[in-house]
Amino acid sequence: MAEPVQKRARQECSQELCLEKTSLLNPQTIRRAVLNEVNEPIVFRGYLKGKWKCIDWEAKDWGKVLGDDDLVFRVGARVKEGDHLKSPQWETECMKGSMSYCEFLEWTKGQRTCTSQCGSQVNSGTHWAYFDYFYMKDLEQPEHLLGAIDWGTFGFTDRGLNDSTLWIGSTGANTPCHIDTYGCNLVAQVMGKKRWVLFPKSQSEYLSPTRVPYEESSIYSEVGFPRPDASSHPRLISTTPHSFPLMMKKE
Ligand SMILES: O=C(O)CCC(=O)C(=O)O
Repeated sequence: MAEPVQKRARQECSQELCLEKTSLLNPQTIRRAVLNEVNEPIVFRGYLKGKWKCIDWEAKDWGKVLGDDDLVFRVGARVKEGDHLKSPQWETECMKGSMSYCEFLEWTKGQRTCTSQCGSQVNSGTHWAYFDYFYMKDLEQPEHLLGAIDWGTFGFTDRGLNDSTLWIGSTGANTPCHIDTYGCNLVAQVMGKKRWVLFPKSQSEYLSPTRVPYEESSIYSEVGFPRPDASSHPRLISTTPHSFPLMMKKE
C-alpha cells in the first residue's frame, strides 16, 4: 500500500540550483527569494564549497569542536526492510543515550554499544541515534565555529550561532513530519547525507495533522514516516511530496 506514495516521493525538488547558476546569484537576491518570492523548497547544490570553512572539515575537525563532552542523543528503533509504521516514533517516546562525539563515531561503526537512560544496551544495527536541536552557542567552545558557518552567504547576515542548531545522526535517524508555523528554515548539509521529504502546505490535511503537548510552534503528522503504513492514512495517496537527498561528499 505504501508503494505508490514512496514512488512518487522520489520526484525530485523542482527548485534545484546547481553551482554554475548559484555562482551568478548574490546573497541579497537569495534572501529576497527565500523570504518573499519562492514558495517551494530550493536546493543550492555545491553552493557552500569555498564559502564555508566547515565544508572541508572531516570528523576529526568536528571532534575538536565537540570535544569530549557527553552529547545527549535521541534514540529510536531502525525500521526493518519491508516494515511499515502505523505512527511516527514520537520524540517524547524515544529513548535517550549519552555519548561523546568520538564514542558516537565508534558506535556507528558497531565498535561499541550505548546505554540508554533506562539501562538497555543499544547498537547501531538495530537503533539510530540523533543529536538534535542543539544550539551552537551552547557548545563548550563555540568560537571554533566562528567563520566556519556564515548565513550571510544566503543574505542572512543577521543570523549566527545564536540562531543555529546542530544535528548529528546515524543511519535511519529521523524526525516526525511536522510543519513549523514560524516561517522558513535554512539547512546546510556539511557532512554525510540526509533525505528531506517536504509536502506542499496545501496538502497538510492529507497528512492527519495533530497537536503535540507543549509543542506550540509546530503541527505534527500522525503518519508513520519514514516508512508510512499508507493503509492507516489513505489520504496520503493524494499528496505530491518533494523528496531530495542532501549530500556532502568528501573528495
Ligand atoms: O532534520 C531534522 O531531523 C528535523 C529538522 C526540523 O525539525 C526542522 O528543520 O524543522
